Amino acid sequence: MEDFIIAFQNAAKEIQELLKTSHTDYLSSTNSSGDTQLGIDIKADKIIEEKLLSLKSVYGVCSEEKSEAIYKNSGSYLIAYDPLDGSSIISSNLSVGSIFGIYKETFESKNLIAAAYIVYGPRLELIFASEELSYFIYDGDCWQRQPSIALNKNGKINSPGGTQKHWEAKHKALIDSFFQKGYRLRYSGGMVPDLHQILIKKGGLFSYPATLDAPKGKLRKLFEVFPFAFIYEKAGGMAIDGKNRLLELPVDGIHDTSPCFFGSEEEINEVRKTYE
Ligand code: AHM
Ligand code: MG
Repeated sequence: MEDFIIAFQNAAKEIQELLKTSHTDYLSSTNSSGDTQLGIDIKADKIIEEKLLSLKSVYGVCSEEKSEAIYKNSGSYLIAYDPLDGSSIISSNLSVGSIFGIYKETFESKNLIAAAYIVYGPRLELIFASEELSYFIYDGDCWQRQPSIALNKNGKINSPGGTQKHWEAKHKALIDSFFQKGYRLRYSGGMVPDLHQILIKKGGLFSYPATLDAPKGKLRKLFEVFPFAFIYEKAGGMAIDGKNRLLELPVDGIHDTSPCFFGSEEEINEVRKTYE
């Protein structure tokens, strides 16, 4: 897995430079989910594609910006990635990220064997999870390994995604119940910094539910939902769609979405009580 970590670290440095120097104008094109693309989305996609396809062990890649997967002749790993998650908040200069899922032989949750994300913020950071979770910070010269991350049984952060107008009543009651207990609202609109904050502060809840306008949720299973589910479970947390473990869900196409809840044990048990 060492070659993946190096590829992600090299891509991270290049994309961080792009973010510092590029325009963030929208193009006239849209991706497979119908989102308007930025030029920088496509450049980041290309940087990661080249780095990953140059690895001997990689058989193919798919991404949020591609309508279909790209395959080579050899290798056994398939990588699904979101090259630049949080496109809508780049123009306001908030932190954004890249997300990766490493699958063995097929793009299925049961075959997810490692996951990673990069945070482009005031600092450049990488989290990589396979058997264990590794955390690196770039100091401008080298990637410095940090102590690993583990979630407590509960936390204080509430990070509720989606438009409230379209939430189901039971979801609104659930989110309100956390605020009643003293949880603080922390939501930037970028799942990478929002989920990273919960990990670093050791607990809380991130939710992106089924809504009236998006009954299957917004976030994509292969390159957003499953990788973070894998990372949260490795950190001692939990990740469900309301009822089921996210990492046991089937996948219907590379852009398939799911409602999702990530957090520490006590918060996720509360979610289960609401949705069961
Ligand atoms: P993107 O991949 O088009 O950037 O969309 C994904 C982002 C997530 O980072 C974030 O959690 C979510 O969309 C925010 O959506 P909303 O504004 O509906 O809460
Ligand atoms: Mg995304």
